[in-house]
Amino acid sequence: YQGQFSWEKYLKETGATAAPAYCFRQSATPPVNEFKAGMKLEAQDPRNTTSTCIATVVGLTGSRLRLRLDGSDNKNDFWRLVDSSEIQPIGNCEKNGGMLQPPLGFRLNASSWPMFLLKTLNGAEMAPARIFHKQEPPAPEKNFFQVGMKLEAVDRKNPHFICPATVGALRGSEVLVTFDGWRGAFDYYCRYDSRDIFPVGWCALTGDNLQPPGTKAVLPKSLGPPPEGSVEGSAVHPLPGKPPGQSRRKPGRRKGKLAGAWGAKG
Ligand code: MLY
Repeated sequence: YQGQFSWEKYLKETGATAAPAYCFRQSATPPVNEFKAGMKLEAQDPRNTTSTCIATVVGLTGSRLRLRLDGSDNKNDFWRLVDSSEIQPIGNCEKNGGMLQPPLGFRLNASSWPMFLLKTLNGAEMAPARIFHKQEPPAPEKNFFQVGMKLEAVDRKNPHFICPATVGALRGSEVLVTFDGWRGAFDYYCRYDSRDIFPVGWCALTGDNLQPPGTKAVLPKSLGPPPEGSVEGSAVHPLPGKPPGQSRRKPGRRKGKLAGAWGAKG
């Protein structure tokens, strides 16, 4: 389900092209998600990547899992694709001679970890090995992206969101992901083979809810400095179809006509 946003119309309006699928480290068809909420698995602690921890699936969206480390709080959830190499069936760590670790910020005394582990796994529903994917897709041989290409990207400040984005710059093996209509506030550099970026049409295939572009346009520098604390002017992806100087949002109007400007219904 695509909500009101239509890539077809948006690409036409912006005169932009979609980054070809071969640019991305993603499978040609999104990996099937057979996980269920409540299942437990092993995951690398995103805040301490040398640690393998127990995680619980607390949500599912498209080909992604929302994970929470057992013994951690609910403020540090993270998302992984089901074909990520950073998730494994329970037992994998020990099989490879490793030891399960408490998450960074384990809420109990470190000495209570062995007992905590025993209890958290006792009677738990463990995600069966067969629903994990054998391998992560291979990385493209090099950075094939070009400035101006469109893609879908995880908003790393709000990682449950996948949004329309544009390649803003290239830096060796890195790509500047700029979020359309957000004036640079959420932009980030990532490697070209990051698992957080997807070809146009990905969300339509997975059933993920692709966010519509933001409605914040970039003002030309000639119109003066941005207000205090604003990041205006730091991005290079103005909204299409708006004459310069018409882009400052009227006070008290959070969502204007632009909100549905690329709607499927037109
Ligand atoms: N509440 C936040 C959400 C911003 C999300 C931006 N992403 C989609 C690029 C805000 O309005 O700032």
